[in-house]
Amino acid sequence: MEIGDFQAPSPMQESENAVSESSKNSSEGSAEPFGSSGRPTVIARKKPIVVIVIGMAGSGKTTLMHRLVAHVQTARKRGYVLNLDPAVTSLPYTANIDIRDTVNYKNVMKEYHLGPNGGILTSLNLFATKFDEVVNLVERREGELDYVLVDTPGQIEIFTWSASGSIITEAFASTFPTVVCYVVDTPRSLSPVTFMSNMLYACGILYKTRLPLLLAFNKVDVAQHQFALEWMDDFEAFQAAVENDSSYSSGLSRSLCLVLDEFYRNLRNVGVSAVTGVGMVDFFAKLDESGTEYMQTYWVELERRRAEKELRDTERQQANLAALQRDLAESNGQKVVLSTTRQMEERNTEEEEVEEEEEEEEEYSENDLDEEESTEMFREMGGRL
Ligand SMILES: Nc1nc2c(ncn2[C@@H]2O[C@H](COP(=O)(O)OP(=O)(O)OP(=O)(O)O)[C@@H](O)[C@H]2O)c(=O)[nH]1
Ligand SMILES: [Mg+2]
Repeated sequence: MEIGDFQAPSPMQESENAVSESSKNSSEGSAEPFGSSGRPTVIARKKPIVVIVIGMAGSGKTTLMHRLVAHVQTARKRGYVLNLDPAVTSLPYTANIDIRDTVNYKNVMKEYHLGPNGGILTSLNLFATKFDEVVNLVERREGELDYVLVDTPGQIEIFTWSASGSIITEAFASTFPTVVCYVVDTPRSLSPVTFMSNMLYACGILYKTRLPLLLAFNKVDVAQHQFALEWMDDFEAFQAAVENDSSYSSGLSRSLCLVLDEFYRNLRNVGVSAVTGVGMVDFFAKLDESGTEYMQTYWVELERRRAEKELRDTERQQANLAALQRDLAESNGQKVVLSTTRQMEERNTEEEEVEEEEEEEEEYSENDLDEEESTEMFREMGGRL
């Protein structure tokens, strides 16, 4: 098992697997589409949009990933594909980076005496410790890429509520425009209560990650998602549907409807079929819009925080420099203090030295006494000096 040693795929493997069809526009390094809104745009050169595909078990994430990879290829765009599901047995697409090449989930289960979920979680945690290497790999190729597609484990909470999920999401979101694609199993959401709980989960992800969220109503070949659009659009239609369901408390449902109504205003949605390929053009159009939204909100906020940190660092450096100049002036160049920390260290060392000297003096005087006493005793015993 190689859980400790992260093995990045060899450049050969990467280039063979990369979804790489040259796209003239994207290779020109233009700031479009991020720079076209007139709002502050910080990134001068083009960066790929990272799409983290999340959803309930069996909602069709992996099949959708396959479809997205195929669409990227036919649209002559360039993609990079990551699989973060350590437990998947076979993938319909070729991943540039596959967690299974680094962590053997079954060995993790055996070694740490874990069940399947604990094994997946621990595998993801182990992988997350080396995730900066993954980001570096993608960063090195960013000029050549349009999209980075990320598949996540089937058990949604393993990714959304674990430390490793946050580490991975934040590592991407602090480097690239990042969008969460929440896959909804449309036929399974026909019941308003199931639909509501699915939406509440998506709502939690939105507020946890604070990243643009794209709702992908998958499997529209089985059930159209019109009902969902209507419920999202018309608060009363949804409420009526929920109240018809006798298993649900209407008081609670009313409050939840209001919460969700607010939530729907903050997200884009699209109906897709991972199997037939319906809705792909719309999906990528919404994805690009979400990338723009990221640049206008999340990235600007991130830059503001970075600028604040730089300012704080500069102020601290200036204060240290001023302290140094003051010390130099006071000591006529005899004493050089490099920084406040150094100054404190020196002060502590000086204090310690003084304490040591005092202790030594005490010991010395104690030893003196001992010597006098012992001389006296020696005399009493008739000894000669
Ligand atoms: N009809 C139909 N079936 C789909 C579609 N997308 C996925 N499926 C089926 O749904 C099942 C689950 O698909 P996966 O892609 O494995 O779903 P997943 O979310 O990756 O599953 P886990 O990773 O195990 O959570 C498979 O049988 C797919 O064939 C779709 O658009 N239409
Ligand atoms: Mg899957």
